[in-house]
Amino acid sequence: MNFLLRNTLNYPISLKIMPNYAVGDIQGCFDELEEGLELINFNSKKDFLWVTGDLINRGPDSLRVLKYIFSIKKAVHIVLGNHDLHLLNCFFNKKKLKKEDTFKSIFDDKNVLQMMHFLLQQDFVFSKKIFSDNGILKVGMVHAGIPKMMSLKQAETLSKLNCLKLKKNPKKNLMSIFNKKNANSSLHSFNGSINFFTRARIVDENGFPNFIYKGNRKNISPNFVPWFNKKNQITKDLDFLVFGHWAALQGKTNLSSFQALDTGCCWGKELTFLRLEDQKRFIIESKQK
Ligand SMILES: [Mn+2]
Repeated sequence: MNFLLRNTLNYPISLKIMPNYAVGDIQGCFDELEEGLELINFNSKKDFLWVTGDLINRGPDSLRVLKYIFSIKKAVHIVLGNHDLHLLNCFFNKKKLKKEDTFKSIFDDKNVLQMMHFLLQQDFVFSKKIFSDNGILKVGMVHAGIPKMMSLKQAETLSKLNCLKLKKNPKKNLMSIFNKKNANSSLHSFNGSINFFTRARIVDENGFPNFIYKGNRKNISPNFVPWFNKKNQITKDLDFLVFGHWAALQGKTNLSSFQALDTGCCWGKELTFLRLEDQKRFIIESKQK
């Protein structure tokens, strides 16, 4: 892809566009990640990989995924997902893993502390301007969703404040996120915003999330809608937003401004990559049963 710019002297300058690829929830599926990176010919020296969160858990190779992403950290943008927070909570608060958790090997690795602090550096909401053949595009990323009343600036500010708070005292603040008493906190609070950014799927008429429902769009009860179907502030500030978390959507929102990328790789479906410059999708079939 070539992008033509004219400088002040009016000489055409041809810039090679650095592709940005977003990948949906990897969840420890290293083989599929590797196959996808080969398919898109990913070059960590010049391309960017946007990771929609839930890097680990449920799939077989959480340690390999985390190590690989860490090894190319200068070329990745990450937002944290609920599984990433669960991993951090298990580590910092010495919680027992659930029987379906598959990330014990991370805790047995000699570089575990370095990897935990790497995850603690990551955002909940991220955005960047990219160059495409159609001009500059502003693209955002979140793991699950963004409350309807939040502008990009508000969401990114809250994300930054949340990250600072988490880094300052991971033990106490992770405990607070996972405390069920805080489940219904205001969407502008630390707990309420993190819950929405990392776990939202459907919302009621006021835009308040129900965290229990994980199914497809057909079976949503009448008083609820997918969070992205509410009139959102965020669409005014972005060309489009990429997100993961909701595998039952099978990658579809029917809205070009919201690109769903979790296609259930760890559940035997697919791992989806999206080239942000032209919204072309690259699909890898899951090797999981
Ligand atoms: Mn998730």
